[in-house]
Amino acid sequence: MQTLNTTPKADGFWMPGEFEPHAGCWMLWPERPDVWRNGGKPAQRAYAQVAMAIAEFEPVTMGVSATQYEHARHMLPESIRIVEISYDDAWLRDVGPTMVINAQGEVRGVDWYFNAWGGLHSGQYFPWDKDELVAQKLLEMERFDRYRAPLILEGGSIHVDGEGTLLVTEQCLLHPNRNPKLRQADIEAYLKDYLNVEVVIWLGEGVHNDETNGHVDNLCCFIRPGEVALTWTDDERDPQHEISMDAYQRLLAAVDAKGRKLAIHKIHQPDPMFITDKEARGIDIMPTSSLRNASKPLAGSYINFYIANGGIIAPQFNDHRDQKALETLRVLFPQHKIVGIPLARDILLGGGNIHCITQQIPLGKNS
Ligand code: KQY
Repeated sequence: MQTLNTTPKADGFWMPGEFEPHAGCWMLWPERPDVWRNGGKPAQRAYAQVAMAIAEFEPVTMGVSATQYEHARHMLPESIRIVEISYDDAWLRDVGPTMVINAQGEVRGVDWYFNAWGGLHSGQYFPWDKDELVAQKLLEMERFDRYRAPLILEGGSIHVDGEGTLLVTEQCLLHPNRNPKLRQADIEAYLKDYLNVEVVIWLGEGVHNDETNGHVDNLCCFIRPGEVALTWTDDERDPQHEISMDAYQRLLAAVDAKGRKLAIHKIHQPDPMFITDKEARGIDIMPTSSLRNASKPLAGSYINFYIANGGIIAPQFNDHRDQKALETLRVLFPQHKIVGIPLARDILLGGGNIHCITQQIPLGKNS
């Protein structure tokens, strides 16, 4: 593994769509008690449910700490590879590399800078130095060459169509707690260089109350080139209505890198959710992590699914809209098996969902 001084664009590499073939998927095992209730046990069951669901479609690697190795080995089937790695929390989408591929099928990784979703003053915890090294370690283990991108960015804040178009939100990418010295044009130029896209579609805000400052992966995603899924609510009194309506208008007006207008599929969000008293009492309070109090609103969205090889792994919230969301996904992905994750609330309690805890490795000749 070498760190390259060039950019993916200069070398002819680009980020493929998540719906393109994968060599596998990486995740990290949750355990920190100031994020995950009851010492992480319910979250571990939820992560195991996700890992086992994905493993039906493609190889899964789970990164675990030394102290959790034997427990995770007991919880996960042998078909799931477990490797020891250090990390601060379990969001591989955000701390892992963004993989890029070229026309010869070679795979490399982009390693972004990470500041725990906002740094010392508005980030989620301190320190995050172990998270910062996860992408580099993963690339080394997988023997992929690495680009070091000069930008604070998390993988959950970008979605591509693999054909030159990128979706992001202004709320997240232009937030002063990420890259305050860069102007929008500078950020867009870096995105074009490191993801090799030609068109950046800037949506406004992300999902209401999303603690990532509005990651796009909770709001909107490409389901294939030319088509996006968008979280939605018909309730005009819900602040999400204006946010989703604004995103809808921007998507309607957009033209992708191939000159197409986008087909937009709405998926109605679940009812508002909050951390319960009982759940909050199971979370340790630490001065170095953000508070997860009772009544804290949760940014639940069905858009936060993972596209595996032939499978869609989607959150379920024990909500009256769960079935409808799965049915919509069945229509949108007729060639895929749709798998609901009943324990997804326990991932949401940590501030994200299935897409946030997974990272696909594209299928290439060196992956
Ligand atoms: O949404 C994500 N990509 C991750 C959410 C992490 C929140 C930290 N508590």
